[in-house]
Amino acid sequence: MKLLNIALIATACATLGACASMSGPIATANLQPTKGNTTSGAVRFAQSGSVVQVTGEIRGLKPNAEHGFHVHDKGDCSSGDGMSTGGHFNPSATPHGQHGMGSHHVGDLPSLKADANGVATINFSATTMTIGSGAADIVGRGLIVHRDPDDFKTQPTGNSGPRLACAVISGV
Ligand SMILES: [Cu+2]
Ligand SMILES: [Zn+2]
Repeated sequence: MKLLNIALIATACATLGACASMSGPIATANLQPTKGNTTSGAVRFAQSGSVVQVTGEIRGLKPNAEHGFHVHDKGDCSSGDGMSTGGHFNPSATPHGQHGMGSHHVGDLPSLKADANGVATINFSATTMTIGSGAADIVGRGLIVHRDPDDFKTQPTGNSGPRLACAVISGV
């Protein structure tokens, strides 16, 4: 009976598209390969109070390797190489750094860790970004997957190399 109730609630949420008690603003990003690359993926950002939960999956990465992952300033993938997204999203004018560790850009996300098949699963929370309002609003910004690891030190980029996939973050 308890299981059935949970199933019914889940079905209602899916049907209505929202559950007032469970959801805040949501944004999504559909990562498309930049020119000459095959990396792609889908990422979802869901805000509840001051916490944004980020989930998703990225494919077509170098297996068993780390890849820099950032929200960039401009939601513009038109250059074909990801460079039109500009630098890291940095509304608080802080140095580049590591997610959750001291001062860092709002756009500094945890690095992607590709498995043996070149797939990275994303599941982390962030308290510095917001969805749909405020100075740290990520809607309309770019999302970039890099070829190389982020060293969390080099300013202001982390030196994570070329941009393999690009997306514009859009509100739902
Ligand atoms: Cu980047
Ligand atoms: Zn940064």
